[in-house]
Amino acid sequence: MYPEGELTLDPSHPRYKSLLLRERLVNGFYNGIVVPEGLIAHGRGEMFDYVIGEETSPPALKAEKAAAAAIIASESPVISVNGNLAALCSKEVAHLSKATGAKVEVNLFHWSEKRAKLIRKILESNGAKKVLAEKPDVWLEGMRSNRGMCHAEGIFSADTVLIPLEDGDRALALADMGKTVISLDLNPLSRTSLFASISIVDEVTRAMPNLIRFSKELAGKEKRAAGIAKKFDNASNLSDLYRLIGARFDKLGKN
Ligand code: PTJ
Repeated sequence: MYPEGELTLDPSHPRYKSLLLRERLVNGFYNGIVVPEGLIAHGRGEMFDYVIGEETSPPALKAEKAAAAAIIASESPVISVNGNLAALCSKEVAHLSKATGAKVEVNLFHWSEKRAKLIRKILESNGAKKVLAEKPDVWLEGMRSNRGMCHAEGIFSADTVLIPLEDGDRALALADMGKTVISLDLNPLSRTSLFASISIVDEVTRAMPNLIRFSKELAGKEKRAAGIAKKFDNASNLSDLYRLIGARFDKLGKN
C-alpha cells in the first residue's frame, strides 16, 4: 500500500482506467511483487498503447483467438508469469489456466526466491492451482539472464508457452527449442513480438479476458482449435497491425 496513505481515484477522470492500472502496479511495487523496472516497462507499454489507439485492434483480436486455439490444441501449455502480470492479472491467469488446463509458472527477469514465493501466493489466492515458482531446477540453453531458470515439469517441457511482458532473449530461446511461443506485448517492434509464433500486440488487461473467452468457446474442440492455430499467419497479421498504425497516423495528419 502507498506509504503516503490511500490514493483516491475519480472514476469520471478521462484517464481513470489508465490511472487504475498504474495504481495497481505501484501497489504491487510497494508489496514487493513488481520491480522498479516493471514501472518503467509499463510506461513504455502505455506509449505504444497510445499509438495503437488504446483498444484491441482487429489483428490483436485475431492473434488472441489463434493463441487461445494454440493453447487448447497443445498437450502441455504453460502460462509464464512475471511481477507486472501478477499485479495486473492474477485472477485472469487463474481463469485462463482453468479454462485451458495450462500450468502456471513464475518466471522472473529480476529473480529472487522471495518474490517468486510472493507471486505464487498471490496467484494461488486468486484461484490458480499448482503454481510452479520457487526452486527452478533447469536452465534454458542459450540464456544468460535469470529468465533462463525454469522448471523441468513446466516451461522446459512445455509445447506452448504464453509469455506476457517478456524480453526477446527468452522468446528466441523458447522458439529455438521448437515450442509455440505466444507473446503478449504492446510493443509491435520488440524482439519478443518479432520472434514469437503468435504475437499479440495488446494491453494485458484487455487481452487476458479475450483469451479466456476464446478458450472457453474452444474447450473440448481440440481439432477445430488446431485448425485455427495452423491457419494463423503471424507475419501477415503483424503487417496488418503496422498498416493499421500507419493509417491511424495518416488520418490524424489530415485533420
Ligand atoms: O517481474 P520481472 O522481474 O520478470 O520483470 C518484469 C519486467 C517487465 C521489468 C521485465 O520483463 C522487462 O524488463 O521487460 P521489458 O524488456 O521492459 O519488456 C516489457 C514489454 O512489455 C515492453 O515491450 C512493453 O511495451 C510491454 N508492456 C508493458 N506494459 C504492458 C506491456 N504489454 C502489454 N500490456 C501491458 N500492460
